[in-house]
Amino acid sequence: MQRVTWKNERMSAVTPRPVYEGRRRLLQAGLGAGLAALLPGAGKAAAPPGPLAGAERGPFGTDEKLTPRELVTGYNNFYEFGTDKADPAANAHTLRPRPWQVRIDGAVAQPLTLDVDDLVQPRRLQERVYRLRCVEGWSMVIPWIGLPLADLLRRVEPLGSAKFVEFTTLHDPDRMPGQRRDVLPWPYVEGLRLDEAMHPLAFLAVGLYGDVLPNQNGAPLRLVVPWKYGFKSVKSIVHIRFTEQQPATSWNIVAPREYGFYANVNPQVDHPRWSQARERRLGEGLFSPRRPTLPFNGYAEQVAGLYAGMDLRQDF
Ligand SMILES: Nc1nc2c(c(=O)[nH]1)N[C@H]1C(S)=C(S)[C@@H](COP(=O)(O)O)O[C@H]1N2
Ligand SMILES: [Mo]
Repeated sequence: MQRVTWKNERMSAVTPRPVYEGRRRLLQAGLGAGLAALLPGAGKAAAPPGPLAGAERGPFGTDEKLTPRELVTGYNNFYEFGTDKADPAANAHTLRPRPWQVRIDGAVAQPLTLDVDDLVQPRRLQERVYRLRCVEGWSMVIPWIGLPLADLLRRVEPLGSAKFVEFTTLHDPDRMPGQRRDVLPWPYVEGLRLDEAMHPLAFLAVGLYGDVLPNQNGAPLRLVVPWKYGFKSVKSIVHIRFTEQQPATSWNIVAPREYGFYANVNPQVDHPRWSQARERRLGEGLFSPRRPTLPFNGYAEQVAGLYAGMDLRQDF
């Protein structure tokens, strides 16, 4: 596919001003019905268990209060369905996440095409409650259901030459109408270094809150990399490719000085246009104080070693 030529000065990156202002209006208006759960105390009870309930509790969980389901599924970034936070929930019904095949190839001994339902076997799935920190300054706590990314990647037997893994979203403007607009180079692409991809924290989600993944959260299969900013967690994946070179990734192509390849959550490295020192936990209420952002989003104990000897200001 041809890359579009980007005019960065025109681009407003992850939060275009109209989006931000639209959101402020929404908040000031006391929120639409679906987002009412932003108010403190709302949404305390988990929703009734869905078809994927009963997955075993996986490692690395947090016991922080879950973000209400209405927010997890109603306040999204998924530019394939629009740039407003409410757009994905309103528009993603056109996605059609079944049947769905995923191709895994590149520098591997056993390339594989699999049907996503081969992965959605409730008895083999885990639930993991992870924090998700968006580069825009908000965070959520989400009960994902899925499998360790390494479990899938090992099946294709990566070659010694493989150094990175590239993940690509579906490209189909009929099903993803946002792809008719040049807000990002389509399809959305993200990537990890091989050791990051094989780390036991890296997760492939097929569900949340006990249910199969809602379209707006990246059905039927999305990455979750909890120690990195949310934009690394690419949605609706159709292709996983092992590469020798660092992949070109969407936000990094658009604005390389603002969105690095590594994108590790780091309160000491500000975004050029705002501080990353604090975050607002969605669902806590508008007037609760913002929390300090933690290095690697609180997962430093698990992942800091991956970056030993690196200058994380340089490789942000
Ligand atoms: N294909 C695709 N994946 C994407 C995005 C996107 O626009 N398109 N947005 C990213 C960003 S910026 C964030 S914060 C998370 C949001 O995930 P959520 O909506 O499930 O909370 O998805 C990421 N994955
Ligand atoms: Mo994000």
